[in-house]
Amino acid sequence: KLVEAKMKNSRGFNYREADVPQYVLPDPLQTTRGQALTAEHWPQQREQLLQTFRDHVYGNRPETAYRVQFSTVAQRSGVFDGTVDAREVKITVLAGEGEYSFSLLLFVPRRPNSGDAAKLPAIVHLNNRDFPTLDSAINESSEFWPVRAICDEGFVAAAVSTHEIDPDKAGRFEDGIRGFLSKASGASGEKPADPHAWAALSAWGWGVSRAVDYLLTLPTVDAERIAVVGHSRGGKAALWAAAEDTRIAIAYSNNSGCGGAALSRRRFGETVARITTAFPHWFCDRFATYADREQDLPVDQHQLIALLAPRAVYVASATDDLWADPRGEYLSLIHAAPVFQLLGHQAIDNRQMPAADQPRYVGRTGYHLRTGGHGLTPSDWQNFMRFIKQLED
Ligand code: GTR
Repeated sequence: KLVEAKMKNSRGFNYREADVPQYVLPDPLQTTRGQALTAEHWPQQREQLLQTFRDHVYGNRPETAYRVQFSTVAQRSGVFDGTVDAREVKITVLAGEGEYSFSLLLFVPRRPNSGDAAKLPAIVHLNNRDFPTLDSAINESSEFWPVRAICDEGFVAAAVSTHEIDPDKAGRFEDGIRGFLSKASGASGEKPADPHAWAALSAWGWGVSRAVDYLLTLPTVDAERIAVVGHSRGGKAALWAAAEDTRIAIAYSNNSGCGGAALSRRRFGETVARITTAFPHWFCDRFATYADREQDLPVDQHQLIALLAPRAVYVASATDDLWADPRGEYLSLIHAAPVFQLLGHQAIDNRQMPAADQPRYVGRTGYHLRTGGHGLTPSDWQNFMRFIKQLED
């Protein structure tokens, strides 16, 4: 019924599996020169694939030199009944004559039985929705970022907000990190005409990497277990953040859909034409030229998943979120599996989707289809944390 309602609401978009066009995906096991990929060749292949994604989908980051400074601007000790220390850190990017700042919220579980000097895994949430402050995160529990539950499971919980890094609005280039770095490089600070320049999703991912810079200064944090989580537009950016930054060990994309985990060639739910019209500031301008000709894209999103190999990646869908194409998100994982396997790791490769609310974890990849609609919920978080924990065995 929900499905029918949605079909009526978005005329012109396909929600029928039978109407998915025939498509051929780029073979993840073929090199750009048409040879069979080997494990030895993967690092070079990965670089080339990454560059293709930059040029056609997410854009190229600038080469402007910058430095980063961190300062703690607020601290709350012993929150959540004395179990956690919280702080707000100002991340300042210095370039040219100027500076640009955004904040990072950080919650570090205390370890009372510290025969336990073991380092803790950390999860950076790229928050695109509830934009918490330090005190709201402490005092108003949120289902979207259930910070206390994350700490209770033994994770360091960190968050940055999308719009503080780069505004989530077309036409506001000058107000974000992209405009700042452009000005610092001596350019006008206006949006460049270059169709391959980075856009907001990449800028948000860059912000996540600056949060990782900070986490790596903390002796409590296990540098080998830093994860990123994002929902929807945040999920697209989370995958891209981890593609660009191999210090991120695990990426979690929640209901990320078109331009995230979903295969573009399926044209199921949201399409390239629609997303680049509704959100022209998310992707490099060249991506919009693939509207209604997805088959000409030199890559598809299964290769974005493959870019994370042999690190770990988790994709989550929701039963009623057909706009994000759950099956297309799942198939990306399946079609990326050969790369994980080539590199000596297991990955989900069973084309049959798991039933709703039955998470599937195989080797370095995880998936679940949550009952319900578009959203990030405590159960999504729990599944993801369980996935990370079982990776350790
Ligand atoms: C939708 C958009 C999606 C998704 C989502 C969100 O309207 O069509 O691509 O990113 O917004 O971020 O919530």
